[in-house]
Amino acid sequence: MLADEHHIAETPIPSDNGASESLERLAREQKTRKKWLLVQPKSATSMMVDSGTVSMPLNLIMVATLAGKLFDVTLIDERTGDTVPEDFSGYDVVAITSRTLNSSNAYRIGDRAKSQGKIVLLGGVHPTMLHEEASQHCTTVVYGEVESIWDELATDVLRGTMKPFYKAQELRPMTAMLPPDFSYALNSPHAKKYSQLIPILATKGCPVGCNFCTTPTVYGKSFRYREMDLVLDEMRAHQERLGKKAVRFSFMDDNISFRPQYFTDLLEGMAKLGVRWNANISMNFLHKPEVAEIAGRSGCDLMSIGFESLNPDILKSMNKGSNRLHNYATAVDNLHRNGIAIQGYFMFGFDDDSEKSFQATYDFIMQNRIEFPVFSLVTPFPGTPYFEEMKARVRHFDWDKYDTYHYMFEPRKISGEKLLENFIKLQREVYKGRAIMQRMQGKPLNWVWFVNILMNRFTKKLKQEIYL
Ligand code: B12
Ligand code: SF4
Repeated sequence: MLADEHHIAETPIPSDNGASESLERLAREQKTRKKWLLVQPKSATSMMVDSGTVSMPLNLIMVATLAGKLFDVTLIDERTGDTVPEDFSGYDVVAITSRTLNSSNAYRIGDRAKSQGKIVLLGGVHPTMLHEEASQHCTTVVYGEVESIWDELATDVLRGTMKPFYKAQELRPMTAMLPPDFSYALNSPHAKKYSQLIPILATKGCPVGCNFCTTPTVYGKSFRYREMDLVLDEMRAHQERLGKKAVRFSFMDDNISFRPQYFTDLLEGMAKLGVRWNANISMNFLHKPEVAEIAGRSGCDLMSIGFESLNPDILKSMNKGSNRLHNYATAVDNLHRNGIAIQGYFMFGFDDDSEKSFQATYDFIMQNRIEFPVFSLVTPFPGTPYFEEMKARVRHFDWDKYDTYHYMFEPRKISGEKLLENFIKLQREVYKGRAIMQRMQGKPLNWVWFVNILMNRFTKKLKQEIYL
């Protein structure tokens, strides 16, 4: 189904921010403030997902921002080099975030803290999807976003009446989201490992409903958004903190453009601020030239687009109604005309993939001069409809390999070996010196060029074994 504005659950915007008075009173009544340790575990995958600089963990920063109103909070990020303590005696609550690819590390930390008698919270997309499994490694699983369940969770922590599982009855409006307190990440001794791109959130959810994506399950098909002024104020605060206008923001939104009027108004506001930004965007809005025009004018230098596949049968099977093949070239052209580079995501390994898929993707990338193509192997993530469909055929449930770079199952129309052979060949071809020149000539000399040079080196080293 093509998502359009009429299918979007509109969100009323009452204003309620921060800890409620009753919670604050309850916290004041405690003899001492309880101590929380928040942990971002590194992934155990063999691929380079956590190498180099990493983005500031907005998920845990949001938990810290809320918890910090009532508790003493320390945030540690294993990806930057922080060490998770062996001994948790200095803390009352150990709260860990987890995606699938770092769940084994999250579970190890959870087991340790649980054995020391702590309240252990596991949250994030993997525990949300597999709460039975996660519950073995913690005292409490938190389903979905913390904001929607915070009052109940915080009350129970303060009263010492924890439940094993928290799930909000309904999602709260995004105005319940406090302005993130970045000091939890910026004050880290390893803060220089964080990317200069500042994560920011304007909307949540995505009504498209692709069968491989966790968002429809976690957030339903609703699309919520923050008051535009709050987003702009947050940008202004970073500009002041950094003493410059051209601060670079990276939107963490699933799909920022679903409410066209909001999107346009936000971008007009950003154009006045003089910031730079990038975001994930759905293709179905990009065939209109005015969307790309205002994006370019408001400082967008990169859009991330899930092209996924050049095969219409595959697009249909994944329920990605927002992608129409006949719009691909127009969408690209509109962005390029406005000086916006494209990070294009392409997935392989579907049942309908054949050797032809690789040639078609190569031709598309080269003809349309996609600046930053990213290739992955389709991965059925637990809890998604695709996982249910494929779980009898997946090669393993080794979560460390659920990073979209491992070979998950034998497709029907191509052998696993041929799949990987072509997957590697395509990456090498696209990142060959000559191909880089063809795609990048005349484009601004910025970090996108740099990424291409790195990818040129990286793709030369690719071997089938690393994907197994
Ligand atoms: C932006 C984004 C990225 C960015 C930034 C990631 C980052 N470091 O934060 C980039 C592009 C770098 C990225 C990379 C990847 N991503 Co990504 N990404 C997202 C996206 C669209 C939004 C994440 C986000 O920050 N949202 C905003 C924050 C505020 O919301 P949140 O994460 O949901 O957190 C809330 C709740 O989960 C909860 N919560 C979270 N943790 C905890 C902990 C506790 C204790 C509690 C109480 C609550 C709680 O409260 C939070 C605040 O509301 C999600 C989709 C999604 N909506 O989750 C995919 C998503 C997380 N990515 C995904 C994947 C697969 C990847 C990659 C593996 C892709 C790749 N091959 O490179 C890498 C892995 C990177 C890594 N090391 O984790 C998958 C993960 C699936 C899974 N089951 O694990 C997702 C879910 C998309 C999908 N396909 O369904 N990603
Ligand atoms: S993959 Fe992208 S378009 Fe599809 S449901 Fe997830 S966020 Fe929406």
